[in-house]
Amino acid sequence: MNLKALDLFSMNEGLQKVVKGIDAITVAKKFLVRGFNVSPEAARLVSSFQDPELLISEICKISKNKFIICEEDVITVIKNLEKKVSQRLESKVAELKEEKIRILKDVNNSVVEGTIEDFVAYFNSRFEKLSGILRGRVQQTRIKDIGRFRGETINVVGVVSNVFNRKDNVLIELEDQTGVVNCIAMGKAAEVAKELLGDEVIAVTGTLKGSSIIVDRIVFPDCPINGEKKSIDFGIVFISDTHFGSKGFLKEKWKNFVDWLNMESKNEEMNKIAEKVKYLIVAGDIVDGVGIYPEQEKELVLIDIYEQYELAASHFDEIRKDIQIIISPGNHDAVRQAEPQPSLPKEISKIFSGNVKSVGNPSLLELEGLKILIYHGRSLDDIVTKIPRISYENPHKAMEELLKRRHLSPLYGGKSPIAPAKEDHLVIEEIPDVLHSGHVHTYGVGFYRGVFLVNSSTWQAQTGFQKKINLNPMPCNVAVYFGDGIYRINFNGG
Ligand code: D5M
Ligand code: FE
Ligand code: ZN
Repeated sequence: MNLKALDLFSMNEGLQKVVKGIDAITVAKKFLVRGFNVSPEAARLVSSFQDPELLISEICKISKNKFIICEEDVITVIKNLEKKVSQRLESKVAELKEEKIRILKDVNNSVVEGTIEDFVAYFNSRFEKLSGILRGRVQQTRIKDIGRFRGETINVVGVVSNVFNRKDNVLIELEDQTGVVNCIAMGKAAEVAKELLGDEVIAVTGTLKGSSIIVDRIVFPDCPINGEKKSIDFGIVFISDTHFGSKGFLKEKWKNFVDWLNMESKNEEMNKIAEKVKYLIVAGDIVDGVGIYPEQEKELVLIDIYEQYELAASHFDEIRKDIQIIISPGNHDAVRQAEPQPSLPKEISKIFSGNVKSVGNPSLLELEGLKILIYHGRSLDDIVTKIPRISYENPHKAMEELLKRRHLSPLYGGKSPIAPAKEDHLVIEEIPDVLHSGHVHTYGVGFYRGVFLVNSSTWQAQTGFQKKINLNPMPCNVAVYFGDGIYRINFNGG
């Protein structure tokens, strides 16, 4: 027993700070019981700590061969404890934030075999959901019954099974559960018909002539007309296609972006905007992946998929922790290619910090009352290919076409493979406040019938392939929603 130390305590007893009922002498005794001597300064310091019992047991844990515990030992342990507390606080903040995020729809791993039966069930589901929307707007006649309404205006709701561009008109083959009918579109109707992708569900208004319908009007399921822009008192940042692991990842530009998010940019006005940001959403192609296209390894800095996600996690880790990050996969990520894609598997999602939440593609989220539909955007390639007035320079215009068709990937068997589950999860049943995509590596924001459309570019420089097909990416453009608008911040300029 260290008598000298005890003496000192006796002399100063009246002055000792007592927290939670433990004074320095009691502290020294507690150490003695555990077989440790303690210096008076150390004991005093321990007694002034908020939870001396916890501190004593932590000190004993790391002081096995010590003759006397001194002040420095106590300080080291206090620092460690503080670090742990702050980490716990961070994850508590993340937890609290998570409560404000509601996942309204996220399809996880619907296993399908791709049989004919699966395919039929899938299309029945698509037809049921979309014709339901259209039936609310038009008085529908089943195809098998159209003969009874000769000379009258009829409405037929069906799936577009084929479209033929002919010299003077466009022929649409329309199919419902009772039959198939040819619809002939001329003039203005032909202009609309020319933009049909195939496989979408539409209503055709017209009159029967012979065994065909002469089209008056084509009606899409579409969104109801709505001009309301929702106002929010926090900020959401939209990005996509980070392609971590690619040689083309734009590291310096990313650093500028992170500095801004962390309110460390040189522009104070910009920092004020960053301060409001509570969420960062990443719409797919988090990493560049491995074996996505032939000879991809030549374009990679990391050829191991786990290392690519570790790199991604470390880059997201640079961002201040009170920002909740939501990541959704794309065609370069480590999940199945067919849509809907599940969220990243556990062994990958666990690599990320507690403030990173992994969701599927697509996913419908509600952030503090604002509905956001995240979809990577593979079908946008189909739309750009099929509709001449839409190009990669205005990706939000392509996204408008998805809303019109109330479907995220209207063309079956196009550029985006679809898993034919029993239910078509790609139908846009609930209209979101924001539709967020990426994939095409260009930037565009629009507002269509009450929905903000955001395509949030990329952090990857132009690839050799994109150069060959003349696709000019617009990298490092970030979309930020605050107040009642979405604004672009360009980090490409340095
Ligand atoms: O796709 C980025 C963009 O580049 C997207 O618009 C598709 C296009 N792209 C990329 N690779 C191909 C191939 N092999 N064929 C056709 N189009 C392609 P990302 O998903 O980032 O690769
Ligand atoms: Fe991409
Ligand atoms: Zn992609």
